[in-house]
Amino acid sequence: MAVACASMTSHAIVTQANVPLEWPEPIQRVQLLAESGVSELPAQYVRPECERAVGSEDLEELQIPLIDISGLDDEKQRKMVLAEIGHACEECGFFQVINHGIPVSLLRKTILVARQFFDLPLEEKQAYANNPLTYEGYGSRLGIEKGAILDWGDYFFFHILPTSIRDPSKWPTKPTFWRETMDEYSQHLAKLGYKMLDAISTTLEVSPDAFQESFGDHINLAFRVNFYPPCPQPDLTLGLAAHSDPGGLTILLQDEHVSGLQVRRHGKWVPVKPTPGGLIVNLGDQIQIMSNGIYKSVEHRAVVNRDQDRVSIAAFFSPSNEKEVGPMKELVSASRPARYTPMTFKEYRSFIRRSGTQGKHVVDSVTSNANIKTRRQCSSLSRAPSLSLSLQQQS
Ligand SMILES: O=C(O)CCC(=O)C(=O)O
Repeated sequence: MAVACASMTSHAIVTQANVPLEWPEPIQRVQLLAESGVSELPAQYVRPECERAVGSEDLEELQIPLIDISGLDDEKQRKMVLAEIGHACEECGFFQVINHGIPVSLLRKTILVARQFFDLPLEEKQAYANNPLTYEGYGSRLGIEKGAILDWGDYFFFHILPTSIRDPSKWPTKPTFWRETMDEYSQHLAKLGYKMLDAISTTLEVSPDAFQESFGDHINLAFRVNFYPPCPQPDLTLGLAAHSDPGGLTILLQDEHVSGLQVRRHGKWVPVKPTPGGLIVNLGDQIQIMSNGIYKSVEHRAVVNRDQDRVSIAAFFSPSNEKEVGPMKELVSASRPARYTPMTFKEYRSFIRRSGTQGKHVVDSVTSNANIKTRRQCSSLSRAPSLSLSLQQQS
């Protein structure tokens, strides 16, 4: 958790982690805006042309791999499934898993309960309004830059594990089954997350406890429930702008009826078709850093549509806040020197909390090789400061 000690500046109350306790502008709930029947997209949601979701490539050969992981528990099949996972991590950083052991009925119930929260009257949701310091609760923006282009979506962010950082006041009491459903889903999901992390570390051929060591005393698990309302001009905006996930590993449950996730592969934006009962697994920036760049986090984004809302639930597995994360020793050698400067996950995350989504700019800016050029997609990212520079300025 970022340090909660606050000091006054002329603009806003800020914390030692340089994150203010208030958003820079009044929060507009996107769902409310959509329900008001606006026919034209308000200016703050209009993205520059190069970031819009037009012209994505629905090519079969670019689809992310679909892996049946039931064989992970079977001595005879384990090797083959691990090979598939290793290949997917190396080639794509994103894959769908099926036969993962979580009942499909529970997945559907979790999506239903998530949607029911957003169906509540505004005042009930407002009771959980979040702030940029912890992000916990009901939110409608990422990042604190005044005048930034906003995403066409609302969300609910909350901590699951370790239970010591769970804040019960941030677990809604309505809808009736929210708490028990999220709890049941998170127990299944935690097991699946540990299983995937174990499989991924095996494919990297590091010692069995290397990942555990890199993640620190305990793995943090948090959920972000995304709600994307219908949009009057979906071609001009995004539900969630291009980003890689800052944490270690993400498991995404998406609406099986409405697609919206797109993954950047070979320079093209590829729509991911939801597989009923499937879950999406993707590598985050911390695995890129721990694996010394052998595996990479991958940019993805969510697009919206004119007629239907869409719900997704991202589960983020991240290192302990205070753990300094750098490349695993076993993956550093004379021929492959350490590519990333170690830093605590808390430092890394506080930068993202201030700057919002930045494509892959943040992880690229912590590279220890100053000659590696970071790619900046187009105008709205060209002002993005680098994390290493920002840390120097803070110290
Ligand atoms: O809604 C989606 O499909 C993507 C969600 C996502 O990328 C996130 O919550 O980080």
